[in-house]
Parts: sequence; structure tokens; C-alpha cells
Amino acid sequence: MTSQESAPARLVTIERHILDEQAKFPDASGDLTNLLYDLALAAKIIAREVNKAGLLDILGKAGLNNSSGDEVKKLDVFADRWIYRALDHTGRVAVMASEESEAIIPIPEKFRCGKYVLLFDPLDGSSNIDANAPIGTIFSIHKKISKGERGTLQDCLQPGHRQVAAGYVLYGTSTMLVYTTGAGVAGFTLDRSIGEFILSHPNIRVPERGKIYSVNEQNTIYWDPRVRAYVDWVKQDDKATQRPRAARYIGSMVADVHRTLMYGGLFMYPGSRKDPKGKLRLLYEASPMAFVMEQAGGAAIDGEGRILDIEARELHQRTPVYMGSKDDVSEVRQFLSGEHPAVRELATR
Ligand code: FDP
Repeated sequence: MTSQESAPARLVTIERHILDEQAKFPDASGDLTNLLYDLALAAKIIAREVNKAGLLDILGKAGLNNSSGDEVKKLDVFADRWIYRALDHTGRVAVMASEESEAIIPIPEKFRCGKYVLLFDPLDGSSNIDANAPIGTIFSIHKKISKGERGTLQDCLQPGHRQVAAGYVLYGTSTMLVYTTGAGVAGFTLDRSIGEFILSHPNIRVPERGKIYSVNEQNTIYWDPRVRAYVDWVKQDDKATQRPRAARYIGSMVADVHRTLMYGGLFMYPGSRKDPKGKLRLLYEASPMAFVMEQAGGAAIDGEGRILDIEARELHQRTPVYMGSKDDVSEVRQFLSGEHPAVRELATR
């Protein structure tokens, strides 16, 4: 076999893929394409730091708390700054908002504003950093809707179904970037030797039914009895409904959702007596991941309705999350609404 014969049919870099996608829209200005490029560049820089985190003395606490009261680690700060620096001067973004900042992040007056709005969680799952477990970056892109030149809070508080693009970067065994612009989901793996994200997972589809449930069961005591009933039910033995299901919980949303995309199943972070809206943020976590999940053929709800239809009232709003395979989401919805026979039984006991 010659070396030409053994070469893959076509090596598609993320740049090539984004450009090919843009070509489907003859009126596209190229700004979104370039914005996604910029994010891919920031992702490579963050991946580099994540990978040498143990070597450089970058680990450890920065001695700060983020606006949601979580502990901030140095890598969070690094990732936050790099995403900002990759985008602030490009003239493509009108305003940004980060999980790490309390208020919106304006574009400095000296730079031109563009027509896009970027919301991001620079380093999700950061409590896993010291254990060298997977972490991620999540991003959500909207079009600016306010009238003036510079973006406002109103631009950031749009419902998820108006996103024009969303995705995440997973810093795991390898670094992957997964994104959607509303026409399916594509995944790219970073080839470190050439410094390029290469298309490795074209057209990702989540299986309609999964065999895994993923939740932090430490919160069981605070859950609504219907959530408890569901989690008890998935552990029972019944071949017809593919039970018992396996439990998997990394505690890093990007990693847990990525696994759910690949293998199917249900990832959930329910509300509880302690935290009625759960823990996850609508704009930085739930909404972009819901867009990806729906575009891959799955579903994402807050227990009642679509996450993508939730009206955002504040930047750091939280929401309960149930996302994954369509059948699994519809099953848990039946439990939560009290329609499932197993819950009706519970009510008559
Ligand atoms: P982390 O606090 O480590 O940053 O919302 C952040 C998040 O991780 C998610 O990535 C993860 O799914 C969730 O919190 C884990 O929360 P619990 O520790 O309560 O399970």
C-alpha cells in the first residue's frame, strides 16, 4: 500500500469546517465564523495550560470567590482572561458575560463593537482540577438585539432558542471542541502535534434511549419525592424497560453531558429543598448545553418545559436540568408531572 492509499480520505480542520458551514449562507459576513475561530484559539491556549497545570505552580486557590460564591481556582481566572482577550478587540462582539463576573463585560471604548453577544463559563467543573479529572469551557452566542452601538444586559438575557451558536470544549483524555450553529452538532479533537482541531465526530447523534443515569445522589434527602421515585425506579430490575441503569457522575457538567451525548442516558441536576433551582446556571451552562443536546436529537427540560424557552431575568439565574436521550427525558418528565404509573402508585400508598 502506498502512503497516499493509507492516508485518510479528507482531513477537515475546524477552520475548514466552519468555512464550509458558512458557505451554506451566502449572505454571511464571516463574523460568526471568525468568532468561532477566536474561541477555538482561546481553547487551544487554555488546553495548553490545563495540560501543564501540574507542572507549573498554577494550581491552587486564587483567594477569590466568583459572583455565585463558588471557590475560584487560578486556572479559572486564566481561562476567563484568555477568552476575553481573544475577543475584546476583534470588532465582532458587542458585549460579553462570564460565569466568573458579576455584571456584563463591556467591550473597551477604544474598540469597535460587533453584532454578536458571547456568554461563557471559562472553566466548568473546576472542583475537579486538582484531581486531574475532566473539565471544560462552555460558550453561547447570540445576536445583539439592543439599538445602541454597545451591547447591554438586555442582549445577554435572551432565551436559549435565540442562540446562533453554542458549544463546549472538553479538556479530558484528549481535548475536544463540540459545537452547533443550529444545523446539527460536530465534534473536533485537538491534535497537539500540529496544533489543530480535527473533525473527529461529524454529525453527533445522541441515542434515543440510554442505559445510564447521572446525578449527584448526595442531594437525595433534599429532593422532591418524585425525583427520588425516578432515581429509585431506574435502579430496579426490569429488562423490558432496560433497568437497572448504570450510574455515572463525574461532577463536571461538560464531561457528564459529553458522555451522555456519546452513549445516551440522562444527566440531571434537579432543584431541591435546599436549592429550589438547582445549581447550574441557565445562561452559561444549561442553555448552551441544551442547544447542543437538542441539535444532536436529544432533549433538555427544566422539569416542565424546554430549557431553551426559559426567559432569563438575571445573568446568574439557575435552573433545574434534565437532559439527554429523548426517551429518558420523556420518562423523567412523566415522573415529575405525576403521570408515570410508578408515581401514581406512590401517591396511593
Ligand atoms: P463545579 O462546581 O466543579 O464548577 O456548575 C458547576 C459544576 O461544577 C458543574 O460542572 C457540575 O455538573 C456541578 O457543578 C457539580 O455539582 P455538585 O458538586 O453539587 O455535584
